[in-house]
Amino acid sequence: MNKKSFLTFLCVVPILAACGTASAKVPAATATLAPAQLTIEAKEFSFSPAHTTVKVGQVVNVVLKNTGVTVHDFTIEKIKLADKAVSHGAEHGMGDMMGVDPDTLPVHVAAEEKGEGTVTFIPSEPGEFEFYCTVAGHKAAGMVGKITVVAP
Ligand SMILES: [Cu+2]
Repeated sequence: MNKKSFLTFLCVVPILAACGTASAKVPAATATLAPAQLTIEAKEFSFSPAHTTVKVGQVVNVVLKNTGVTVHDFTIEKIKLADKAVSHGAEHGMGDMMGVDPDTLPVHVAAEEKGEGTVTFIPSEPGEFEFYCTVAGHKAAGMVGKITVVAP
């Protein structure tokens, strides 16, 4: 390799690498859809709003705002995603969660009382999916809602 082609190589490689990482994880549909910004309030024993609609391929950013007096979470047990959800929130133990392992849940984030948690995910199939709070007794008491995913 002569000096000129080596310099060309150095210039081209970072561009290719940047393109590769940018396009690899995000489905094509997300390029044209603005992210959905949802703030969902959790308290004893309800979510507000209890129903929301998003689109296939849309980046969904949920802020779980806990205005109650104990830990609550936002969980979707059955939903197909384009990639693994990313969440930042409170840890809570299996004892709270009726034996549900949080690592097996596609969408899960918890928030302490007066705290917040965030979770970001991209639905990949249309449908109606239940969200609920996994803390023992809370779903039965009313902490359940519905997310509708529509075609983009
Ligand atoms: Cu709860």
